[in-house]
Amino acid sequence: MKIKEIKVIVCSPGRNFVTVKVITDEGTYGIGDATLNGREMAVVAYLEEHVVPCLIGRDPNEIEDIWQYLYKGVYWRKGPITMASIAAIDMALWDIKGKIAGLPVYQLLGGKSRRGVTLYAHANGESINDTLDKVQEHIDQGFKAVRLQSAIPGLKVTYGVLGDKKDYFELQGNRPLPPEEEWSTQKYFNSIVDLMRQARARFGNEVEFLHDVHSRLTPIESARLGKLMEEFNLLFLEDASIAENQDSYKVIRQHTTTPLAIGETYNTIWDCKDLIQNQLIDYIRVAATHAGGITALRRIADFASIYNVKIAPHGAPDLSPVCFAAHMHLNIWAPNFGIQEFVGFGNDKSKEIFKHNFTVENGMAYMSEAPGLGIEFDEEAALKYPYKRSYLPVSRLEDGTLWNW
Ligand code: EZ4
Ligand code: CO
Repeated sequence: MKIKEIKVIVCSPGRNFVTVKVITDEGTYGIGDATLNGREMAVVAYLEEHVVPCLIGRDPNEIEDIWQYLYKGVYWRKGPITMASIAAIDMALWDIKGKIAGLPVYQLLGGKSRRGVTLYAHANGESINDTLDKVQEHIDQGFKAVRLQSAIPGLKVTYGVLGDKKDYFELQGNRPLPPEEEWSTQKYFNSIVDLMRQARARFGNEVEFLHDVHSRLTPIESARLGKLMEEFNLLFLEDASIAENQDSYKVIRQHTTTPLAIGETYNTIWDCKDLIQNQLIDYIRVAATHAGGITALRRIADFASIYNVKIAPHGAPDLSPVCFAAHMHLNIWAPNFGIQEFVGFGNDKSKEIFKHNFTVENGMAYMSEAPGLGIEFDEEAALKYPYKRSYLPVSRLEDGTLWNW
């Protein structure tokens, strides 16, 4: 069997998605996700110019060798563009292998470790009451874990809270430029404690709460936040501080027992090796799409398992349903699975393009026995919704200083 053709298709049913389709000379094909929010077209060029030509004629069964070839063989290792490209090819090859074997990918990984995948939902509000009402909606739908985010009073726009805007494109005034937001650590500290206190008062201690800081704090500020959050018993505090310097988490860790999660921007095991082996975090949040696919995330999960670190893959709206499918297989298999972030299966346009049999019931996701990744991609439908340039926001302090995570 040989790889005959590889297509790279960009569509925008709401968010931009980059999908790869690997087609064999025997007619089998597989799909993978290469979406890199705000840098989509760089990945497309990398794939089309430098990856696809090297893979035509190769045996699609050799997943590991192709992964090593694309990672070690290029001289320039790592980086988000390289790793998203490798990820998409890798997912597509696992999809093909599963289809040929007539087995879902999780069976190829070693089989199920659990019946279903526990999810956490998002409650993003313009005010504390607004956020709490959204928590209630998720609880009513059966979710047992919810991430709480609320706009910070006194700041123009808070990250992740879009208000009446449907997406970042609208938030940026329908111009293809990054929107700008404000940040003040002091204002944030005042509002986050109120949010959690009111949430526990209203919902009691049964439901799990999570919170994402989007790396807006310094390590010592994160340590303080962790201490303040202890009484509210979070499942985890996400992206408190950036950890380009992985040692910086020692400062946070030595002060607080609030569980820590990080990793959605990481591309390789090297980005989180020290955090994991020094047990400075509790959950590693790398996404299959951004860290080199199923082959790479499996390796990170196994490494993390010996240090009591669980996987909790990134699941924001800018990860395509194909990435969600890859995560489903990894999550159902991994002995050290923690929880999966979940924001629904997208709008109607997205559902028209990506077809699958995943179901959600009482806050858990289940999968069918469909071979491969268990997700189909409708190319014709995808072409109806072309790429729309869009960026994540830029964050500045109130005096104008750039303050990004
Ligand atoms: O900022 O997906 O946990 N989820 C998040 C997201 C991310 C975006 C980045 O592209 O932090 O909102
Ligand atoms: Co996050």
